[in-house]
Amino acid sequence: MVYDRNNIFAKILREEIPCKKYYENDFVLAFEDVYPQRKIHILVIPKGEYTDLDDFHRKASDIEIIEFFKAITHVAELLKVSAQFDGYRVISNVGSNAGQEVPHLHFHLVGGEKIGRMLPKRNDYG
Ligand code: DGP
Repeated sequence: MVYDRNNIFAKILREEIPCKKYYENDFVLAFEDVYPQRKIHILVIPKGEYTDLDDFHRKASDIEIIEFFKAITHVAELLKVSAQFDGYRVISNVGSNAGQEVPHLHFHLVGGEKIGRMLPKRNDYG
């Protein structure tokens, strides 16, 4: 998939639309999901132009990959949801079967309360 520079997260990165920023460094931006699914719901995105996890692993430099995954756990520590507290979940939807809506790689970091089953039962999803 060709990266679409008009996707909503690209606009957030360019500060063309606002977000509730939680953490930022040279490689990543973390901000609140506009439709939170749990008490804590943060999106962690790389600053580079990658459509999804596959694209990221194909094209990103080692330093970008390392810094991205380090940032996810760093954000979890800042949020006090890391494994040493009550735990959290990270989710990254890749492509249409997974329901990826925004074509810029993002990890959902959810926590702050019981999260529940990893997936709805097979017959429960729409
Ligand atoms: P996914 O389905 O994995 O592509 O999740 C996309 C998420 O992005 C979804 O949970 C809602 C969130 N989202 C969509 N538009 C915006 C926006 O403009 N601002 C913020 N903060 N989040 C958004």
